[in-house]
Amino acid sequence: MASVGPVEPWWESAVIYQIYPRSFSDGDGDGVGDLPGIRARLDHLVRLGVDAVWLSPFYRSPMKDFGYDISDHCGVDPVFGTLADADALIADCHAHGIRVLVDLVPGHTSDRHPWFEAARSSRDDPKRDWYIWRDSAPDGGPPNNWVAAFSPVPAWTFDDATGQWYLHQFLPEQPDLNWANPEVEEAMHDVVRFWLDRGVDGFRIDVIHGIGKDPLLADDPPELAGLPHVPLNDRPETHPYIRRLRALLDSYPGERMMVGEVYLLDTALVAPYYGDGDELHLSFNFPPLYAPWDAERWRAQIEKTTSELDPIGAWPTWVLSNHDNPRHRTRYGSEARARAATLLLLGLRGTPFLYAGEELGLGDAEVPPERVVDPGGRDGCRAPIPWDPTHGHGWGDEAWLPFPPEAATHSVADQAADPHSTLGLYQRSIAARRASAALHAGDQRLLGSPPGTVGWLRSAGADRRIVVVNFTDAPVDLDGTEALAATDGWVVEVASDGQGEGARFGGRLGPDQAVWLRPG
Ligand code: TEU
Repeated sequence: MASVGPVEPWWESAVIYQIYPRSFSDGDGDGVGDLPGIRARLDHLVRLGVDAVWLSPFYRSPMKDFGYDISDHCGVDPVFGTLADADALIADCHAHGIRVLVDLVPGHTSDRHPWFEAARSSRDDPKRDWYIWRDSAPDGGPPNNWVAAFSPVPAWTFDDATGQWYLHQFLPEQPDLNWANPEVEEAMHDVVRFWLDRGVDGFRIDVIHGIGKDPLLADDPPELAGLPHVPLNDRPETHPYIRRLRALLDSYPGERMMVGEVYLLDTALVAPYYGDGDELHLSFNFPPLYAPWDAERWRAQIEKTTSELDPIGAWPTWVLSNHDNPRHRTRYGSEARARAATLLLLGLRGTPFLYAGEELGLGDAEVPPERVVDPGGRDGCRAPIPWDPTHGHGWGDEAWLPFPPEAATHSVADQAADPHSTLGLYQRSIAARRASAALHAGDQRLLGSPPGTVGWLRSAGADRRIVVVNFTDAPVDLDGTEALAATDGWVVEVASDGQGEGARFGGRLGPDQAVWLRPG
């Protein structure tokens, strides 16, 4: 077969689906999700049509941060299953044509990791320098003014036994590793090799921008004192570490990749983490996630993403929900808006990341104070997935967190039987995206459209699609706008409310409605 030009790497055209293992599917009925539970639900992923999954951590952990505090990078926590279960899950996903990304947490370990237990055992321990230790400041307090994430406490904890402070950008139970020590980098490369050798297709890398540190550990500026240090930690020291991780991935056969969690809240600061095509394959870009449901704010985010990433040849990513933030259904306030946002997310140029449960239109659970478990206040978005309308929704007697609102009517079983459901919308739009080169690989140009709306053209050769999103709660006429002129005679391919699909586009959008249009 003649080649028609370079084929994009899989992660550019893919739809990637995040699974938070605790909350996805419970294989043994103990109320906590697990790896066999995920294996048992792969038919859901196949019907949904996603290309890859990203599994949040399932490694051995004391669970102070629900798996982001790792005590053994190469072992599976018993609550999630066994290493054999992980192997079987990877194999099953591959058998279904689904790639697998696992979470790599390079910046910190659990305080119960043998590395840290050795490091804190004495100042002379060979692993002491694997973490970041300092003496007290002259006033007896912590070495600098950095603040930890989750609660406004110092990012330093004093270790009584050895008389020094250790750095932790997150919980005191998550000491930061010292990447300036080459042994740490080598140990983390061993972890990467361990999972690549087991067949994973790559990694979502936790807080990758946080691994390099200012060697002087200078104070954060006074105007930012009291805010977490993490989103400020943007250091040149990090880039060589990422380049060497990239080289390691590239040394493996198959298309292995990494998507970095660069939690810097300005796209201009995120762009350099793609390097000259020699650092991250993809990076998360969180400013759009924090944009409200507002046309002008979204237009600005799309323009900013394009202007920062296009010139350096960096492929964008888009994400509306994850395990760290209120779900977009909850943030935007209605299922209609969440459904319009689906066509926004899947219609933009770049790789979309879905968070399990958004395909059901789920909002956050209301978690009563006595059931709060996360120190970061993120329980609501981690509510278990309702698989069926029964009382336990597929989770035994009691799940580890309360279910989302409307679980009884929004379960997978309910929606699978209803083409008008949000699940039906996700299936149709993912299938349409896969079938259209314009949508999964094409160029993008914003079109003139009325206030309160954003419209854009996607094109790849002769294949074209137009996306128009109405961010207002009133109907909008596109009469006389560039968007309408461009869509003369076009047909509604997918509509967020299902209205008019297959019919000629009439030039009018309903309240909080989005459409994908194709030439008639
Ligand atoms: O998150 C990093 C991070 O910066 C977020 O925690 C963010 O500060 C906060 O959640 C905003 O609401 C990653 C993981 O995604 C998160 O689950 C972990 O808790 C954290 O790293 C530590 O590993």
